[in-house]
Amino acid sequence: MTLRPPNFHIEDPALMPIAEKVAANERLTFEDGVSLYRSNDLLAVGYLAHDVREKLHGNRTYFNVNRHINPTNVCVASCRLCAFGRKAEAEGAYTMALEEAFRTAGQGWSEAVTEFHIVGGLHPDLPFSYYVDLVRGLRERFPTVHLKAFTAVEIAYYSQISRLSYREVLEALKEAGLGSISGGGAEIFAPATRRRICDHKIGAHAWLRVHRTAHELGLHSTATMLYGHVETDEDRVDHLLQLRGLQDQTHGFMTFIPLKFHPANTELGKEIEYRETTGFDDLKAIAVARLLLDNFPHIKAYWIMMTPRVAQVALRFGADDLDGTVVEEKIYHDAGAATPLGLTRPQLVRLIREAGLEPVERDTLYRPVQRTPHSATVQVG
Ligand code: V47
Repeated sequence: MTLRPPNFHIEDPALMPIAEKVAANERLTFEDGVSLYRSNDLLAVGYLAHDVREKLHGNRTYFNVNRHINPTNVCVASCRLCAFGRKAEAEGAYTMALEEAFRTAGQGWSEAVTEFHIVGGLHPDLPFSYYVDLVRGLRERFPTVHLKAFTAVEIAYYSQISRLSYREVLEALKEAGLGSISGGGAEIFAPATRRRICDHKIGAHAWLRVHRTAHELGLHSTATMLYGHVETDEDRVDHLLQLRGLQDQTHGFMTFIPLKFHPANTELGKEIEYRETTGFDDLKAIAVARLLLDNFPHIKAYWIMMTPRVAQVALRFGADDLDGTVVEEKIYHDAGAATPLGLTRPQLVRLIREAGLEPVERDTLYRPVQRTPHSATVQVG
């Protein structure tokens, strides 16, 4: 077999066998993943990831016009990684009445959003019917907007409070208008690290089971990994390979999003003395994900966490997707993110074009969106 020789300089000898596997479209192993994270030859890791991204998508770089909605920050869990959740009586706690949530949703309407992305706390008193009514009400008022809602952690909590199975919860939400589920709450699967950062959350097994069930019902989803706290390189690789394993079976994940940990105002932040990841680590997180997750169609650079500047560079380190207009972000801004609350469509287009890439507006399911000055039409098929 003739392998395409890498036409760039690899400084780190540990990357040579990996480069050969990538050129031959061979699956990378656990040990390859650890070597990639350990390598300081970031340009070589990035080049390999960009090569894979180009084979999949050429220059096409996706973005979407979405609005985040966080209906409540009241949460029964007290995760050490989180600055967003509050106890019901705490200062700053809020819960939107349904009409308020519908009004908030409408405030992003001027940009013709194609997606509402809805995640929130695990509220001690709201019944499951609140979430079903929220989805149904949004569907009725905004029938063209895709509803990407709730993390696996929320779905598991609704199952607990309603005494319905994961499947029954997802079926009820799907019937009300749910389009897909969000990738949050995955954090880090490795049990010892997971206990240190979010011991109130469901474990990896339950997280993966919720997504498996969603995929079986024809609902797509995304997957995340929270990095840059107390996890090891081995924890990161283990996490990615567990996602890759489920994807082999269901093919229901559309996108992987590495989420950079923001330490301010969190208990976990105190433990790591508010140390934040650097741009080097953020670009490596994108590139290694692109290389290990060979069965994930898309890798997303979430500019809210990485900053627009680093997210733009990430588009040449393996990412093919830049999320999104967002409009009003709370989870990372409560944890000290200094990025804007939202970007406009022209700002996203400029970031992509100035990286020498071709912007493609997509809906949640990655179908191209055609725009005229007053409408957005999804191209089906
Ligand atoms: O699960 C919480 C993370 C997630 C902090 O699916 C924190 O396309 C950093 O899931 N520092 C919720 N991260 C948001 C989320 C998401 C975001 C963007 C796109 C998608 C997608 C999903 O936010 C939580 C947790 O992993 N998070 N606190 C923090 N202090």
